[in-house]
Amino acid sequence: LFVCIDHVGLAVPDLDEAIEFHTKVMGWRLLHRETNEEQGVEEAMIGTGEQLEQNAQIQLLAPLKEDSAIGKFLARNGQGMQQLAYRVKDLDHVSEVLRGHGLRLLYPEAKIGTGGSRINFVHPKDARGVLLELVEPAA
Ligand code: V0V
Repeated sequence: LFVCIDHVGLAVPDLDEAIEFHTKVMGWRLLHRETNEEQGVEEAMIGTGEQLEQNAQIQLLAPLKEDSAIGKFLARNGQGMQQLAYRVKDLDHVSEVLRGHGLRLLYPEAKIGTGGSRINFVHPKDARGVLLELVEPAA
């Protein structure tokens, strides 16, 4: 059903500070950065930069406003791991399979995610305590 782990998402209060830490101290490379108004985030992808089929990345997620998914997460938990993202080939098919098992997806239709990908999320209460993102990368 799933291709691989696409990324792990970390909620951070300050994107520039987080990028500095993960590149200068941890030695990852900054691969991509964009603002997603609909999701209320400014996000950055970091990783090795090697285009391997199953090379998971780390997504740094900073809130654009307090009243957003990341803003609420930070207020409740502080910074840390917010989501686990599975890569899929066909998001609509996978969504139907998971709905068939009774899992709630957060959106009736896919939304636009990083790099023009199509995304949806399984509610954390239905994925055993983990906010599970499904990512179909842009063609
Ligand atoms: C909330 N809960 C979580 C959680 N967030 N559990 C695990 N991981 C998380 N990240 C728990 C929370 O503690 C509650 O547990 C329960 O779920 C229901 O909480 P709620 O009050 O009903 O809902 P909220 O307001 O906390 O919202 C949670 C959801 C929200 C998941 C509905 O964060 C959301 O819509 N997320 C999807 C969008 C998103 O995360 N966007 C930012 C990333 P108790 O207390 O009842 O036990 S954007 C992104 O990833 C992009 C652009 C990309 O990848 O390309």
